[in-house]
Amino acid sequence: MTGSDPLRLYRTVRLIRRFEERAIELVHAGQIVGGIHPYLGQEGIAAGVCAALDREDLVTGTHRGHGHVLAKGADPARMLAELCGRVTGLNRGRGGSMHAADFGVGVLGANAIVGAAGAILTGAVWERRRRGAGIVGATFFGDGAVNEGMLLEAFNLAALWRVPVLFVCENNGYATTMPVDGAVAGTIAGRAAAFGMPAAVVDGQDPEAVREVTAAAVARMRAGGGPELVEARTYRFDAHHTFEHQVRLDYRPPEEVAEGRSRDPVDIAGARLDPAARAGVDAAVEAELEAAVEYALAGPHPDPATALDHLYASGLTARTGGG
Ligand SMILES: Cc1ncc(C[n+]2csc(CCOP(=O)(O)OP(=O)(O)O)c2C)c(N)n1
Repeated sequence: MTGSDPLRLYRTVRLIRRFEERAIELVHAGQIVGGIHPYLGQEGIAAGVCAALDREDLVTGTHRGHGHVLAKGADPARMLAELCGRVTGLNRGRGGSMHAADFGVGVLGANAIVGAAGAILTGAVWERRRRGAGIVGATFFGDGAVNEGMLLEAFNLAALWRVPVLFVCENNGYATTMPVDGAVAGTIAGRAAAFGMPAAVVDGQDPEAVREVTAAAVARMRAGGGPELVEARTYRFDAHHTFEHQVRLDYRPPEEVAEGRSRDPVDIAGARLDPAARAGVDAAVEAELEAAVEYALAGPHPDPATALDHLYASGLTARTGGG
C-alpha cells in the first residue's frame, strides 16, 4: 500500500511509542532481562517506510529494532513475549529484543551487529528476485553503521547487481555516545554517489514525509531500478540503552535533548487527525498493549533442557560438547 493514510500512520507511531514505554516498565520490573535500546523518538521512520511496503516485501533492522518489527505488521503481544523470553514469543523467546524476527510479515530480523543487516537483506532480496519474486526490501541502520565495511560492501553489490533495496539510515546524531560529526567524514547521503545510487535526505520526525520519499523510491525499484539510499534525520528521545537509566552519561546537552524532543513524531502525525479519531486510536492501542502485557507475562519460560533445539533450520541437532 502506497497511498497516504494519516490514521494508519498515526496508529503505527502511537503503537510503537506505547509499546516501548510498556517495555521499559517491564525492564525495570525485571521481566525483560538485559534491557533494551528504546526506539522512542524515531517511530516516524519505521512507520513511514513500512507504510510504503507490501506484506511480502522484506525488511531487516537493528539493535534498536522493535519499531521496524511492529511497523511491518508483527503481533505486538508475541513481540512483547519475545522480549520477555517466553516460549509464546515470536521466536520462542530465543531471539529477544535484538534478534526478533517474523518471516510471515517479511521481517528477517532485528540484528545486534552494527552494519550487518544491510548485507543480509541484500542477499535475501537478490535470492528471491532470482526465483522470480517481484519483491523489494528496506534495511534500517544508524549513523554508526555508515563506515562499517559490511554495509559498504552491501551498497556495492546491491548497486552492481541492481538489487531493489532501500538503505534507510536513521541518523539520530549519535552512535552510543559518539556524535556523528566526530565519526563520519563527508556526508551520509553523499556515500550513495560513490555507488551510483540515488539518495535523499528526509525529516525522520514526519512519518508522512518518510512515507512519500519511500513510496517514490519503491515505485522506481519495482519498475526495475536499483538500490537507493535515504538518510532520515531524527533524534533519540531516551537512552542509547536502558542501562543509562541507572548510569547517567552526560553526552547530550539538556538544551539539545529538549530541542530534539520538541519535534515528536506522535504529535506531528496526531495533529493531522481530528481529536476524536486520535482519541479512538489511543484507546485502541492502550487496550491492545494491556492485553499484550498480560499475554507476555502469562507465557512460560523455555525449558533449559531445550537450549540447543532450533539452532539449524534443517533440524540438525547441535552437539552437547564434552567430547
Ligand atoms: C560491529 C559492531 N560494532 C560495535 C557494536 C557495539 N554497538 C552496539 S550499538 C552501537 C552504536 C550504534 O550506533 P548507530 O548505528 O548510530 O545506531 P543507534 O544506536 O544510534 O540507533 C555500537 C557501537 C556492535 N554491536 N557491532
